[in-house]
Amino acid sequence: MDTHSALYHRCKSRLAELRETAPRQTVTLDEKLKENGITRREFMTWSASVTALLALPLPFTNLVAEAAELADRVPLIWLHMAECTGCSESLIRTDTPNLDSLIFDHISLEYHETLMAASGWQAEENLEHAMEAYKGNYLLAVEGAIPTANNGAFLTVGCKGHTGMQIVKEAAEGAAAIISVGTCAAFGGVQAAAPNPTGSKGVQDVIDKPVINLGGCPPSEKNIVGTLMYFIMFGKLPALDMFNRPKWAYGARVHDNCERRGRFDAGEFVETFGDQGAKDGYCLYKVGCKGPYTYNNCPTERFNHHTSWPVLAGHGCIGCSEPNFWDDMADFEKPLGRQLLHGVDATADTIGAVILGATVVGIGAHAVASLFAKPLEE
Ligand code: FSX
Ligand code: SF4
Ligand code: F3S
Repeated sequence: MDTHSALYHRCKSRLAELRETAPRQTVTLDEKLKENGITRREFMTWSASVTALLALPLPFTNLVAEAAELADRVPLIWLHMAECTGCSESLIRTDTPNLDSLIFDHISLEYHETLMAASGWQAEENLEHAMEAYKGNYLLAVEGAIPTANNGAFLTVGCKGHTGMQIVKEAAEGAAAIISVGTCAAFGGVQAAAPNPTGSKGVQDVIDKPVINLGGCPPSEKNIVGTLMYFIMFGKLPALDMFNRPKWAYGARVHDNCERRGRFDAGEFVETFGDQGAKDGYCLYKVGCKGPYTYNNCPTERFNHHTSWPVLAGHGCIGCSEPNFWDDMADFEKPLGRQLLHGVDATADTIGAVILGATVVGIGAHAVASLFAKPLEE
Protein backbone atom coordinates (compact mmCIF):
# COMPACT_ATOMS: atom_id res chain seq x y z
CA MET A 1 0.00 0.00 0.00
CA ASP A 2 1.55 3.35 -0.92
CA THR A 3 1.49 6.25 1.47
CA HIS A 4 -1.45 8.01 -0.14
CA SER A 5 -3.61 4.96 -0.31
CA ALA A 6 -2.77 4.16 3.34
CA LEU A 7 -3.75 7.72 4.25
CA TYR A 8 -6.92 7.43 2.20
CA HIS A 9 -7.99 4.29 4.04
CA ARG A 10 -7.05 5.74 7.40
CA CYS A 11 -9.20 8.76 6.64
CA LYS A 12 -12.14 6.61 5.47
CA SER A 13 -12.17 4.57 8.65
CA ARG A 14 -11.72 7.66 10.85
CA LEU A 15 -14.72 9.29 9.15
CA ALA A 16 -16.78 6.10 9.48
CA GLU A 17 -16.00 6.12 13.23
CA LEU A 18 -16.98 9.78 13.54
CA ARG A 19 -20.24 9.11 11.70
CA GLU A 20 -21.16 6.63 14.43
CA THR A 21 -20.94 9.35 17.08
CA ALA A 22 -23.81 11.71 17.80
CA PRO A 23 -23.86 15.12 16.08
CA ARG A 24 -23.55 18.01 18.51
CA GLN A 25 -25.29 20.54 16.26
CA THR A 26 -29.00 20.59 15.54
CA VAL A 27 -28.52 22.00 12.03
CA THR A 28 -26.55 20.04 9.43
CA LEU A 29 -23.80 21.64 7.36
CA ASP A 30 -25.96 21.20 4.27
CA GLU A 31 -28.72 23.27 5.86
CA LYS A 32 -26.20 25.92 6.92
CA LEU A 33 -24.82 26.15 3.39
CA LYS A 34 -28.33 26.62 1.98
CA GLU A 35 -29.14 29.27 4.58
CA ASN A 36 -26.06 31.21 3.50
CA GLY A 37 -26.70 30.81 -0.21
CA ILE A 38 -23.66 28.58 -0.78
CA THR A 39 -24.24 26.02 -3.53
CA ARG A 40 -23.05 22.40 -3.48
CA ARG A 41 -20.74 23.26 -6.35
CA GLU A 42 -19.11 26.07 -4.36
CA PHE A 43 -18.75 23.71 -1.42
CA MET A 44 -17.02 21.10 -3.61
CA THR A 45 -14.72 23.80 -5.04
CA TRP A 46 -13.82 24.75 -1.47
CA SER A 47 -13.20 21.06 -0.65
CA ALA A 48 -10.88 20.78 -3.65
CA SER A 49 -8.97 23.89 -2.54
CA VAL A 50 -8.55 22.50 1.01
CA THR A 51 -7.34 19.22 -0.54
CA ALA A 52 -4.69 21.13 -2.49
CA LEU A 53 -3.81 23.24 0.57
CA LEU A 54 -3.16 20.09 2.61
CA ALA A 55 -0.99 18.78 -0.23
CA LEU A 56 -3.30 15.79 -0.71
CA PRO A 57 -4.11 14.28 -4.12
CA LEU A 58 -7.41 15.22 -5.78
CA PRO A 59 -9.33 12.01 -4.85
CA PHE A 60 -9.29 13.26 -1.23
CA THR A 61 -11.74 16.03 -2.20
CA ASN A 62 -14.76 13.89 -1.34
CA LEU A 63 -13.23 13.00 2.00
CA VAL A 64 -12.59 16.68 2.77
CA ALA A 65 -16.27 17.38 2.02
CA GLU A 66 -17.35 14.47 4.23
CA ALA A 67 -15.04 15.60 7.03
CA ALA A 68 -16.49 19.13 6.88
CA GLU A 69 -19.97 17.66 7.26
CA LEU A 70 -18.78 15.63 10.26
CA ALA A 71 -17.01 18.58 11.91
CA ASP A 72 -19.78 18.70 14.51
CA ARG A 73 -18.60 15.33 15.90
CA VAL A 74 -15.23 16.66 17.06
CA PRO A 75 -15.33 18.62 20.33
CA LEU A 76 -13.11 21.70 20.30
CA ILE A 77 -12.03 23.71 23.32
CA TRP A 78 -10.47 27.09 22.44
CA LEU A 79 -8.61 28.96 25.19
CA HIS A 80 -7.49 32.58 25.20
CA MET A 81 -4.27 33.52 26.95
CA ALA A 82 -2.13 36.67 26.61
CA GLU A 83 -2.86 38.05 23.13
CA CYS A 84 -4.93 40.43 21.01
CA THR A 85 -7.59 37.97 19.72
CA GLY A 86 -6.50 38.77 16.17
CA CYS A 87 -6.20 35.05 15.48
CA SER A 88 -9.90 34.50 16.17
CA GLU A 89 -10.65 37.67 14.21
CA SER A 90 -8.69 36.32 11.26
CA LEU A 91 -10.98 33.28 11.19
CA ILE A 92 -14.36 34.62 12.17
CA ARG A 93 -15.04 37.27 9.61
CA THR A 94 -18.54 38.47 10.24
CA ASP A 95 -19.24 40.72 7.24
CA THR A 96 -19.77 37.88 4.77
CA PRO A 97 -19.43 34.41 6.28
CA ASN A 98 -17.42 32.30 3.89
CA LEU A 99 -16.93 28.58 3.91
CA ASP A 100 -13.98 28.70 6.30
CA SER A 101 -15.99 30.55 8.96
CA LEU A 102 -19.02 28.32 8.32
CA ILE A 103 -17.00 25.18 8.88
CA PHE A 104 -15.62 26.71 12.07
CA ASP A 105 -19.19 27.48 13.08
CA HIS A 106 -20.15 23.87 12.38
CA ILE A 107 -17.37 22.31 14.43
CA SER A 108 -18.48 21.32 17.91
CA LEU A 109 -17.12 24.38 19.70
CA GLU A 110 -17.54 23.54 23.37
CA TYR A 111 -15.80 26.58 24.80
CA HIS A 112 -14.49 29.82 23.26
CA GLU A 113 -14.29 32.87 25.49
CA THR A 114 -14.87 35.36 22.67
CA LEU A 115 -17.77 33.57 21.05
CA MET A 116 -19.78 31.92 23.81
CA ALA A 117 -22.72 33.63 25.43
CA ALA A 118 -21.92 32.33 28.92
CA SER A 119 -19.72 34.23 31.36
CA GLY A 120 -18.56 33.94 34.98
CA TRP A 121 -19.38 30.75 36.89
CA GLN A 122 -21.41 29.34 34.02
CA ALA A 123 -18.47 29.69 31.64
CA GLU A 124 -16.14 27.97 34.12
CA GLU A 125 -18.64 25.20 34.48
CA ASN A 126 -18.91 24.78 30.70
CA LEU A 127 -15.15 24.39 30.46
CA GLU A 128 -14.97 21.87 33.29
CA HIS A 129 -17.88 19.92 31.86
CA ALA A 130 -16.35 19.81 28.35
CA MET A 131 -12.97 18.66 29.70
CA GLU A 132 -14.63 15.91 31.72
CA ALA A 133 -17.22 14.74 29.17
CA TYR A 134 -14.82 14.61 26.21
CA LYS A 135 -11.67 13.58 28.05
CA GLY A 136 -9.14 12.11 25.66
CA ASN A 137 -11.16 13.10 22.59
CA TYR A 138 -11.26 16.86 22.39
CA LEU A 139 -9.12 19.08 20.29
CA LEU A 140 -7.52 21.90 22.25
CA ALA A 141 -6.74 25.19 20.50
CA VAL A 142 -4.82 27.79 22.47
CA GLU A 143 -4.50 31.39 21.37
CA GLY A 144 -1.97 33.63 23.13
CA ALA A 145 1.22 33.23 25.13
CA ILE A 146 1.46 31.81 28.65
CA PRO A 147 2.93 34.19 31.24
CA THR A 148 5.04 32.08 33.60
CA ALA A 149 6.81 34.65 35.83
CA ASN A 150 5.55 34.92 39.44
CA ASN A 151 4.02 31.49 39.03
CA GLY A 152 1.83 32.71 36.16
CA ALA A 153 0.21 35.52 38.13
CA PHE A 154 0.38 37.99 35.23
CA LEU A 155 -2.57 36.21 33.66
CA THR A 156 -5.44 35.13 35.85
CA VAL A 157 -8.66 34.14 34.16
CA GLY A 158 -12.22 33.67 35.38
CA CYS A 159 -13.98 33.87 38.71
CA LYS A 160 -11.86 31.13 40.29
CA GLY A 161 -8.74 33.20 39.70
CA HIS A 162 -6.81 30.38 38.02
CA THR A 163 -3.71 31.33 36.11
CA GLY A 164 -3.54 30.85 32.35
CA MET A 165 -0.68 28.42 32.98
CA GLN A 166 -2.84 26.24 35.28
CA ILE A 167 -5.76 26.25 32.84
CA VAL A 168 -3.62 25.30 29.83
CA LYS A 169 -1.84 22.52 31.72
CA GLU A 170 -5.11 21.06 32.91
CA ALA A 171 -6.81 21.31 29.51
CA ALA A 172 -3.77 19.84 27.74
CA GLU A 173 -3.93 16.68 29.87
CA GLY A 174 -7.20 15.40 28.41
CA ALA A 175 -6.67 16.70 24.84
CA ALA A 176 -6.39 14.37 21.86
CA ALA A 177 -4.31 17.00 20.07
CA ILE A 178 -3.17 20.53 20.84
CA ILE A 179 -2.94 23.39 18.39
CA SER A 180 -1.15 26.62 19.23
CA VAL A 181 -3.02 29.14 17.12
CA GLY A 182 -0.78 32.09 16.28
CA THR A 183 2.78 33.08 17.03
CA CYS A 184 1.96 34.04 20.65
CA ALA A 185 0.73 30.54 21.56
CA ALA A 186 3.40 28.91 19.40
CA PHE A 187 6.48 30.88 20.44
CA GLY A 188 5.47 33.59 22.93
CA GLY A 189 4.98 36.35 20.34
CA VAL A 190 4.98 40.00 21.36
CA GLN A 191 4.49 39.11 25.02
CA ALA A 192 7.81 37.28 25.00
CA ALA A 193 9.70 40.12 23.28
CA ALA A 194 12.70 41.39 25.27
CA PRO A 195 12.76 42.09 28.17
CA ASN A 196 9.73 39.80 28.61
CA PRO A 197 8.80 40.90 32.15
CA THR A 198 5.92 38.39 32.38
CA GLY A 199 8.11 35.42 31.45
CA SER A 200 5.75 34.64 28.56
CA LYS A 201 6.29 31.39 26.69
CA GLY A 202 4.70 29.33 23.96
CA VAL A 203 2.39 26.46 24.96
CA GLN A 204 5.00 23.85 23.97
CA ASP A 205 7.31 25.24 26.65
CA VAL A 206 4.87 24.79 29.54
CA ILE A 207 3.42 21.35 28.77
CA ASP A 208 5.09 18.09 27.80
CA LYS A 209 2.84 16.88 24.99
CA PRO A 210 3.28 17.39 21.25
CA VAL A 211 1.86 20.69 19.98
CA ILE A 212 1.07 21.80 16.41
CA ASN A 213 2.31 25.36 15.99
CA LEU A 214 0.48 27.68 13.64
CA GLY A 215 2.86 30.61 13.33
CA GLY A 216 1.57 33.96 12.14
CA CYS A 217 0.39 37.07 13.90
CA PRO A 218 -2.27 36.24 12.98
CA PRO A 219 -2.21 32.97 11.02
CA SER A 220 -4.49 32.93 7.99
CA GLU A 221 -7.97 31.46 8.26
CA LYS A 222 -6.84 28.86 5.71
CA ASN A 223 -4.05 27.58 7.95
CA ILE A 224 -6.37 27.38 10.97
CA VAL A 225 -9.23 25.65 9.14
CA GLY A 226 -6.81 23.41 7.21
CA THR A 227 -5.31 22.18 10.50
CA LEU A 228 -8.75 21.54 12.00
CA MET A 229 -9.75 19.67 8.84
CA TYR A 230 -6.58 17.58 8.95
CA PHE A 231 -7.35 16.51 12.50
CA ILE A 232 -10.97 15.69 11.68
CA MET A 233 -9.83 13.63 8.69
CA PHE A 234 -6.92 11.75 10.21
CA GLY A 235 -7.16 12.16 13.98
CA LYS A 236 -3.40 12.70 14.13
CA LEU A 237 -0.73 15.34 13.68
CA PRO A 238 0.36 16.29 10.14
CA ALA A 239 4.02 16.21 9.10
CA LEU A 240 5.73 19.06 10.96
CA ASP A 241 8.81 21.21 10.35
CA MET A 242 11.59 21.87 12.88
CA PHE A 243 9.38 24.37 14.71
CA ASN A 244 6.42 21.94 14.75
CA ARG A 245 4.52 23.83 12.06
CA PRO A 246 2.56 21.81 9.48
CA LYS A 247 4.76 21.37 6.43
CA TRP A 248 1.85 21.81 4.05
CA ALA A 249 1.50 25.41 5.24
CA TYR A 250 5.02 26.37 6.34
CA GLY A 251 7.11 24.29 3.96
CA ALA A 252 8.14 27.14 1.65
CA ARG A 253 9.51 30.61 2.23
CA VAL A 254 7.36 33.67 1.63
CA HIS A 255 10.15 34.79 -0.73
CA ASP A 256 9.82 31.66 -2.90
CA ASN A 257 6.24 32.33 -3.93
CA CYS A 258 6.20 36.12 -3.77
CA GLU A 259 4.82 37.90 -6.82
CA ARG A 260 7.69 40.43 -6.56
CA ARG A 261 10.36 37.72 -6.73
CA GLY A 262 11.16 38.56 -10.37
CA ARG A 263 11.97 42.10 -9.22
CA PHE A 264 14.30 40.76 -6.53
CA ASP A 265 16.08 38.56 -9.05
CA ALA A 266 16.42 41.53 -11.43
CA GLY A 267 17.81 43.74 -8.64
CA GLU A 268 14.81 46.10 -8.81
CA PHE A 269 14.21 47.40 -5.29
CA VAL A 270 12.00 49.95 -3.59
CA GLU A 271 14.48 52.38 -2.00
CA THR A 272 12.00 54.34 0.10
CA PHE A 273 8.26 53.90 0.64
CA GLY A 274 6.34 55.97 -1.92
CA ASP A 275 9.10 56.11 -4.54
CA GLN A 276 8.58 55.17 -8.19
CA GLY A 277 9.76 51.61 -7.49
CA ALA A 278 7.07 51.25 -4.84
CA LYS A 279 4.45 52.40 -7.34
CA ASP A 280 5.79 49.91 -9.89
CA GLY A 281 5.67 46.97 -7.48
CA TYR A 282 9.43 46.53 -7.03
CA CYS A 283 10.85 44.20 -4.38
CA LEU A 284 10.63 45.41 -0.76
CA TYR A 285 13.84 43.78 0.48
CA LYS A 286 15.71 47.06 0.94
CA VAL A 287 12.85 48.52 2.95
CA GLY A 288 12.99 45.58 5.32
CA CYS A 289 11.05 42.68 3.81
CA LYS A 290 11.83 39.50 5.78
CA GLY A 291 10.25 37.18 3.20
CA PRO A 292 13.61 35.48 2.57
CA TYR A 293 13.76 34.36 6.24
CA THR A 294 10.10 33.48 6.74
CA TYR A 295 8.24 30.24 6.14
CA ASN A 296 4.52 30.62 5.41
CA ASN A 297 2.03 30.37 2.54
CA CYS A 298 0.83 34.01 2.64
CA PRO A 299 1.60 34.75 -1.04
CA THR A 300 -0.43 31.79 -2.27
CA GLU A 301 -3.26 31.65 0.27
CA ARG A 302 -3.48 35.33 1.27
CA PHE A 303 -5.91 36.69 3.91
CA ASN A 304 -9.50 37.97 4.10
CA HIS A 305 -11.14 35.82 1.44
CA HIS A 306 -7.92 35.67 -0.54
CA THR A 307 -7.93 39.44 -1.12
CA SER A 308 -4.45 40.45 -0.02
CA TRP A 309 -1.31 39.84 2.02
CA PRO A 310 1.36 42.19 3.43
CA VAL A 311 3.64 42.43 0.37
CA LEU A 312 0.69 42.90 -2.00
CA ALA A 313 -0.48 45.72 0.27
CA GLY A 314 2.94 47.39 -0.16
CA HIS A 315 4.83 46.57 3.06
CA GLY A 316 7.51 43.95 3.49
CA CYS A 317 6.87 40.75 5.40
CA ILE A 318 7.94 41.27 9.03
CA GLY A 319 8.51 37.57 9.62
CA CYS A 320 5.48 37.19 11.86
CA SER A 321 5.33 33.38 11.68
CA GLU A 322 8.87 32.83 12.99
CA PRO A 323 9.96 32.29 16.61
CA ASN A 324 11.17 35.50 18.32
CA PHE A 325 10.35 37.62 15.30
CA TRP A 326 9.77 40.76 17.38
CA ASP A 327 13.41 40.69 18.44
CA ASP A 328 15.13 38.76 15.66
CA MET A 329 13.49 40.42 12.65
CA ALA A 330 13.69 44.02 13.88
CA ASP A 331 14.27 46.62 12.44
CA PHE A 332 11.12 45.87 10.42
CA GLU A 333 11.87 48.48 7.76
CA LYS A 334 15.56 47.72 7.31
CA PRO A 335 17.08 44.57 5.82
CA LEU A 336 19.05 42.36 8.19
CA GLY A 337 21.74 41.75 5.57
CA ARG A 338 22.07 45.41 4.81
CA GLN A 339 22.61 46.25 8.45
CA LEU A 340 25.41 43.70 8.45
CA LEU A 341 26.92 45.27 5.33
CA HIS A 342 27.04 48.57 7.14
CA GLY A 343 28.38 46.96 10.28
CA VAL A 344 25.41 48.32 12.21
CA ASP A 345 24.10 45.05 13.57
CA ALA A 346 26.35 42.08 13.03
CA THR A 347 24.29 39.78 15.24
CA ALA A 348 21.08 40.29 13.27
CA ASP A 349 22.42 38.48 10.25
CA THR A 350 23.86 35.69 12.34
CA ILE A 351 20.40 35.13 13.78
CA GLY A 352 18.94 35.25 10.28
CA ALA A 353 21.47 32.67 9.17
CA VAL A 354 20.53 30.36 12.05
CA ILE A 355 16.87 30.64 11.12
CA LEU A 356 17.52 30.11 7.47
CA GLY A 357 20.06 27.35 7.46
CA ALA A 358 22.76 26.84 4.88
CA THR A 359 20.63 26.77 1.71
CA VAL A 360 19.07 30.06 2.38
CA VAL A 361 22.32 31.70 3.28
CA GLY A 362 23.16 31.09 -0.39
CA ILE A 363 20.08 33.06 -1.36
CA GLY A 364 20.96 35.73 1.19
CA ALA A 365 24.28 35.99 -0.62
CA HIS A 366 22.35 36.37 -3.88
CA ALA A 367 20.38 39.22 -2.34
CA VAL A 368 23.58 40.85 -1.16
CA ALA A 369 24.97 40.52 -4.70
CA SER A 370 21.80 42.20 -6.01
CA LEU A 371 22.32 44.98 -3.53
CA PHE A 372 25.80 45.54 -4.83
CA ALA A 373 24.37 45.76 -8.36
CA LYS A 374 22.93 49.10 -7.33
CA PRO A 375 24.66 51.74 -5.24
CA LEU A 376 23.92 51.45 -1.52
CA GLU A 377 22.87 54.66 0.03
CA GLU A 378 21.65 55.36 3.54
FE1 FSX B 1 -0.90 36.70 19.05
FE2 FSX B 1 -3.52 35.83 18.40
FE3 FSX B 1 -0.83 38.06 17.01
FE4 FSX B 1 -2.96 38.62 18.09
O1 FSX B 1 -4.51 35.94 19.59
S1 FSX B 1 -0.40 35.87 17.13
S2 FSX B 1 -0.98 39.02 19.10
S3 FSX B 1 -2.68 38.47 15.90
O2 FSX B 1 -4.29 37.39 18.21
O3 FSX B 1 -2.16 35.47 19.57
FE1 SF4 C 1 8.92 39.44 -2.13
FE2 SF4 C 1 10.09 40.33 0.04
FE3 SF4 C 1 11.28 38.43 -1.40
FE4 SF4 C 1 11.12 40.91 -2.30
S1 SF4 C 1 12.28 40.20 -0.49
S2 SF4 C 1 10.69 39.05 -3.46
S3 SF4 C 1 9.13 41.59 -1.56
S4 SF4 C 1 9.36 38.25 -0.30
FE1 F3S D 1 3.35 37.50 8.48
FE2 F3S D 1 5.07 37.83 6.56
FE3 F3S D 1 2.89 36.50 6.11
S1 F3S D 1 4.49 39.32 8.08
S2 F3S D 1 1.42 37.50 7.42
S3 F3S D 1 4.50 35.91 7.48
S4 F3S D 1 3.87 37.88 4.74
